[in-house]
Amino acid sequence: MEEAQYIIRHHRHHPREHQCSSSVVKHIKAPVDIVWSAVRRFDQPQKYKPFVSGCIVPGDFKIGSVREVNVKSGLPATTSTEMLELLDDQEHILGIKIVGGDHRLKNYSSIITVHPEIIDGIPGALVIESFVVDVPEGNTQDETCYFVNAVINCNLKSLAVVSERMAI
Ligand code: A9S
Repeated sequence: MEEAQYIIRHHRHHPREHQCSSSVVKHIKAPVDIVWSAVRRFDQPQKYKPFVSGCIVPGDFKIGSVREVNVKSGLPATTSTEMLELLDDQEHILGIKIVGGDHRLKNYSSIITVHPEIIDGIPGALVIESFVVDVPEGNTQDETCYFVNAVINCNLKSLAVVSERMAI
């Protein structure tokens, strides 16, 4: 399967009029299992997300678990409360919903999927992350998408660095 089909299958959001939705794609030169092992750690987003300083989850995480994410200083937020909505270790799908925090991303939900692909003759991974979120008061749809896409781009770039290091 290819990119467009993965997006149709796993990343179909239904944005309402005051919302925006988009997706970001990243090719990583590391096997799917390695990339997925970093992505699936709902309790440790700081393992690859450069804006996260720490995270607390009570007990073992499962569907419905809520994590308290602390954000590094200098960003327009200090905390984010996020719920695990979907975790599929066979298909490599993680779904998260933001349920609170002192930031402006209301009704944010995201899906990240990891798919096998061959890159330069070696086993690699195609990572797709998509989201839907309310457009904050005073912002446009374009501004909101631009901001969130930029954050996700940073996260996936860092995921690539971390995974490619683990793959050696
Ligand atoms: O971390 C993610 O998976 C995705 C996003 C868009 C996170 C955004 C963020 O953590 C900041 C980077 C702090 C930006 C939140 C929840 C709000 C922001 O304003």
